[in-house]
Amino acid sequence: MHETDDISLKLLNLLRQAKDYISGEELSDRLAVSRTAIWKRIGSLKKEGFNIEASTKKGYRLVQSEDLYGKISIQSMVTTNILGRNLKFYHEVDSTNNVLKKLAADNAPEGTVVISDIQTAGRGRRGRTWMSAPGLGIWMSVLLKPNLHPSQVQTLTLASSVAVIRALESLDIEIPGIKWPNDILIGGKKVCGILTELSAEAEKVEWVVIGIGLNVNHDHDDFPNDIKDIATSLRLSGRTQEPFNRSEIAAGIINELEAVYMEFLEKGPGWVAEEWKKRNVTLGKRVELVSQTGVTEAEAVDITPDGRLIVRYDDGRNGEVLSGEISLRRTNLTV
Ligand code: BT5
Repeated sequence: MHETDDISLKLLNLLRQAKDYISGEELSDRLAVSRTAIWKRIGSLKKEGFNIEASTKKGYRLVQSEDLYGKISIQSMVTTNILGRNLKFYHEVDSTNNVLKKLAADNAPEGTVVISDIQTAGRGRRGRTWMSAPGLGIWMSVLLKPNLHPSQVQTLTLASSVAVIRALESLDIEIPGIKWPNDILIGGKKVCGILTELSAEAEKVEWVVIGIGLNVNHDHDDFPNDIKDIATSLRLSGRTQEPFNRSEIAAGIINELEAVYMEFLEKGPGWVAEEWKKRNVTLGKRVELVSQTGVTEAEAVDITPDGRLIVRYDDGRNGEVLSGEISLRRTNLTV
């Protein structure tokens, strides 16, 4: 089978970069395989649904009109060493976090990624629901096995929001910002949420599943009424309102996540906090802290490297809040 071998992925990438016809001879030179090997893989890619035109004189050309969302497309743009090397793409699952947690329990390797076009029971934090409009967003989970103390996992969540925002920075959209701890907002509305789940012993993390939900090609009507006013999509924030290529963005997130993860392990949590602060829209603002005991107003002052929010209450006292205990409400967070 040729479908997803390395040469097919490289071939697809060359066709994508060429933007026009590229000869069979050039392809076979650049990939160091025979023209027959190229021709066979072109056939497999076509079977997978890629629209590739062939001309005896000019060679091959990829017609890049549609958002072909799938394993091959994504993996052909992933440039990592670990993340996404093992990638499972599903048409429909209940929750990509649920699927990956089962794989993690079965000893799946670090960097395993689960992506699904449809999520029937997407989950938010603390039992909340994540609305996953079919075919319109990126619903993805990534397995990490860091050598960290469980108390440092919150930094990984901060790191993930930094990675997502870096991946969005190259797109032609309004500037996104991070609301503490890790919601990504555009124009004050949520475009991405992150759900981190872990398995740990007392002193050591066994694995962490980072679930990323990103609204990509939604129109206003694709959001249910209860979140219409608080949610947005990349398309709604784009300067042209053209649909985005989900494979390209998913691959970009995987690439950035590996880069940020590696730099975190090398430089430590203080570095992550600084990167997070550069892109945050919470610090310096008045916030409402919602807990089980009620609502308190305060000013958001800083974050600690392990992801706690430092606030100043109106009586001048400072306090630290943990995302698991407190959520932020109505903070007028326009970017
Ligand atoms: C989150 O929770 O923001 C984490 C969402 C993580 C979703 C991903 S998708 C892939 C992976 N698999 C899963 O099952 N989950 C992860 P939280 O901070 O609790 O926010 C949830 C709240 O956001 C809801 O109560 C709604 O108010 C709002 N919300 C729900 N769906 C939304 C959407 N599509 N866009 C924007 N806001 C949404």
